[in-house]
Amino acid sequence: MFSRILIANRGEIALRIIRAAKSLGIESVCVYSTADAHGPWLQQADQAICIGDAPSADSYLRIDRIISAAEITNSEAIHPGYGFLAENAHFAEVCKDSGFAFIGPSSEAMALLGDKVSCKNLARKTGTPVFPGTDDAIEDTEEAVEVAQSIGYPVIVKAAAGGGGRGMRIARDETQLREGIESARQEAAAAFGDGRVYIEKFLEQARHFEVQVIGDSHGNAVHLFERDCTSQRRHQKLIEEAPAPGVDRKKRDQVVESAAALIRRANYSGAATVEFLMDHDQNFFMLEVNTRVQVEHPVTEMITGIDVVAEQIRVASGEPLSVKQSDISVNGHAIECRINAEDPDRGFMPQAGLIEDWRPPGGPGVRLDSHATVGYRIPPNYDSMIGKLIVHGPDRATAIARMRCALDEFTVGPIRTTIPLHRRLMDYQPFIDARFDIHYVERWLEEPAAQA
Ligand code: MV4
Repeated sequence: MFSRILIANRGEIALRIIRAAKSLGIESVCVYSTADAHGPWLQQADQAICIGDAPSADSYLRIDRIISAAEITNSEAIHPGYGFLAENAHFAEVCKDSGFAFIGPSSEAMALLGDKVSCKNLARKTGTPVFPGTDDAIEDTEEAVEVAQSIGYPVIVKAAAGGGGRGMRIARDETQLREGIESARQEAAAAFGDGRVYIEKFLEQARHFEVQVIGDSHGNAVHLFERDCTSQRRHQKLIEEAPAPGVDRKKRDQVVESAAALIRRANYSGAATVEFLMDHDQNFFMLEVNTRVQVEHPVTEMITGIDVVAEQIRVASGEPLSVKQSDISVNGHAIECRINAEDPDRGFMPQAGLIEDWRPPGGPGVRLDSHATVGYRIPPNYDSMIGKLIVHGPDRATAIARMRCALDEFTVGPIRTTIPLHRRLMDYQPFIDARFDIHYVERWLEEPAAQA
């Protein structure tokens, strides 16, 4: 096992990684930008090194400085967290070539699953359900038009290098398809330096379902069941829960097992998430694989009792997974609300500034993953998420009741947060009944009842 790791991230995930390291008897080194010099998480680390100015391009994205910090501090491994360099295969390779273990997959496995075309082809081999569409990137527009005719409109054009909603075009007829292929190609070439696009059947109304998986370097791979991430706005998740409510057990078990088979086939070591859409009849279709730890991993930890971040560190050091599939089961229900410093009444405008009041909730089954404190000044340079409130209970109704109490207790000021919005959403019947689709929050926000 490592004795010291470097954390190439900030905020709540840096703190989460410090905690996991400490629990394994490992020292942690944080790198930080000048904007984060007073970041409360740095006090929990064993060492902290400033690597540059506030813009991420001058600090958290500077591979050279992160590697130098790892060298200076005699760190043995580097944890990228999420965002920044977490899904950058070049960074994973530089870490390895510089003699540091990357706490994540090999750059090869990352590239294989990060490319949506090669990932989909691998999924077809492992029985992971995918949308019908072109098997490979489109070379000939006429062939794509034929495929669209055979699967039927609407179809969606996606970038092989895309993700998170970038570089997509919906086409409802042949004219839109021809235009969509061209414009998606150009956007993808400009944004990712890779203009390859493919098409698949477009699903109008769906739930977002994702499977937590972890593999080790001994050929083992397990799933930690699923999460529902349907409550989102503009590709930003608001609420995540585990397990996914109302899903047929047999269908669920097939999908989660197919997700583990996919990463096993990729010789994948580390944590990953296999994302799916689920239609009205509970048919599943894979979207993409995220090759990192995700913001919403705590709901999985609450229902399985497994420390996902500690497991990431274990497998990166060469140890086998500490759990077998037959040891893993679902206990109760967990819900996470992302607490963002944003004003929902003003278009979710990010709120920077001093936190003068911070009274976190408590009680049975309540967990708060946050780096914020009274006196913490939120810098304007980074993501607006200042914490995650997670509740666990024996069933979904109890978890919702606990989340209502916790949100009522949770007082933050004077900066605006998404806490009151979450509280109202906990009383919204479609959420309570889990009769929702990926656009329901956006529709709800148009209603007067959603307003403060
Ligand atoms: C889709 C889709 C419908 N049909 N693919 C958006 C982000 C990227 N991960 C994939 N996305 C979608 N792919 C097919 N074939 C609808 C979306 C989508 C979406 C997916 C998950 C969560 C929120 C979403 C919001 C809009 C569109």
